[in-house]
Amino acid sequence: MAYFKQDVIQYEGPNSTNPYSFKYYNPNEKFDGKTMEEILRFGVAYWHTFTADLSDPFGVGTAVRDWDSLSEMDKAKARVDAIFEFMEKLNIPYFCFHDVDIAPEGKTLKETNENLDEIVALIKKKMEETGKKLLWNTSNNFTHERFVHGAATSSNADVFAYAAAKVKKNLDIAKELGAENFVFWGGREGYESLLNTDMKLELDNLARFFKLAKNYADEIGYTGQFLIEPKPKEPTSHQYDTDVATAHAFLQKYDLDDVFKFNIEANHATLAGHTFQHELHYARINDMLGSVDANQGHPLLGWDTDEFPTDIYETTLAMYEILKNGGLGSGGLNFDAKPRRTSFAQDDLILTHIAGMDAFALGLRVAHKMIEDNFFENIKKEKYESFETGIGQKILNEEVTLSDLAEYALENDQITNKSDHLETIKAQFNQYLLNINIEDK
Ligand code: XUL
Ligand code: CO
Repeated sequence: MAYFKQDVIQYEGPNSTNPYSFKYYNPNEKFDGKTMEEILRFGVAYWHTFTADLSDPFGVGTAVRDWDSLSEMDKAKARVDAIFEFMEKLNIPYFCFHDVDIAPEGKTLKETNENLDEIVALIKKKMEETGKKLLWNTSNNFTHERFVHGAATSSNADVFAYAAAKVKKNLDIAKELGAENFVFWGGREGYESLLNTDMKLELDNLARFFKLAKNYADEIGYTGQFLIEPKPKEPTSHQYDTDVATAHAFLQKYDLDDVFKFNIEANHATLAGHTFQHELHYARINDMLGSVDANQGHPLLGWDTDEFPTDIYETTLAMYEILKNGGLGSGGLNFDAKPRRTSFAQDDLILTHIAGMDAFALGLRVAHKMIEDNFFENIKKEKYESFETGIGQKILNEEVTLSDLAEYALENDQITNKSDHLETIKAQFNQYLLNINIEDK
């Protein structure tokens, strides 16, 4: 049975009026020898696309899906068929899931693991038939009430052990399905109040947990990249993996920075009071950019709305960072995004992904052109040129003492600064966005 009535979605170019077509995503078009598909490495998020019902904190689910009336295990099987058909129709090479997205939890951990085994076998067969790949999987250690105090940072040692058992099972699944990465998002690893929290113990335990996971991956020969996904708040009021800089310092302190890279989510960046580009940039300059959860927040809402990315200003700056990084390596652009509650039809799953894929494809086109022209590079070169010669060069070479600098300043105390002309830079960036030349079909 087919879950989506559309044929494979085709690239029709920017002037097409067909909603079921790509306007900017042309999977086989090449940029510096690599196809768009190879650069963008799109992924479908199992949870938002096939498991979620579009409920929000104020209302029940509105999603209308073909599998709604089935029993839990039959639903799980239908979703496997649906996601593989979906990836074929959209030309998306990757998918991502939490354990609980693909199979229902049983009454015991053993039963849960058996449910997972049954569905993982189906997924493996589909992957072999279609060539689709697992970008990453992860353990949901936050939804069930046992995780009320967190998982690796829970005050209850039994919960630490239970969470470890789940990660062990998910690493086995990662190995079985050849997951290219394994994600740890903090879930409930954070606190509500320091009046009753032993932050030192919790952070030490979090590091212990990561080390146990790494040791087990080594033991079974799982070589996928480990990723931490920072987020500053939600569900706890203070999440430990606040942002890239905070989580990087944590990894360095516990000697885990060689084990992990970051999975950076746009909406988490904005919740942290950063731009998406800031988080990508900070990770990139520290050689820690691993993968991306592609979505956007709403500027008028303070929470994690996980909207599909449609803001081309943001996707262009994101693609600029990704191209400057030399791509995402084993990472990809996973749509950790859900249709709005009012977009409840099954077809909206296709339409939302077309919108997100086109926004990133356009971003890639524009960012590629800016890099070709050295647009930002030239601006930066001029801005920092005082460090290329004279006293600036000596500072960079670490050839001067504080006294040398004081002596220099006494002779050169009439300072002249140059204007940044920032508004012109932004206007020129707009010109790149608006004048991008795309061959029509
Ligand atoms: C939560 C979030 C998660 C992670 C995976 O905000 O982004 O879906 O991506 O656990
Ligand atoms: Co995410």
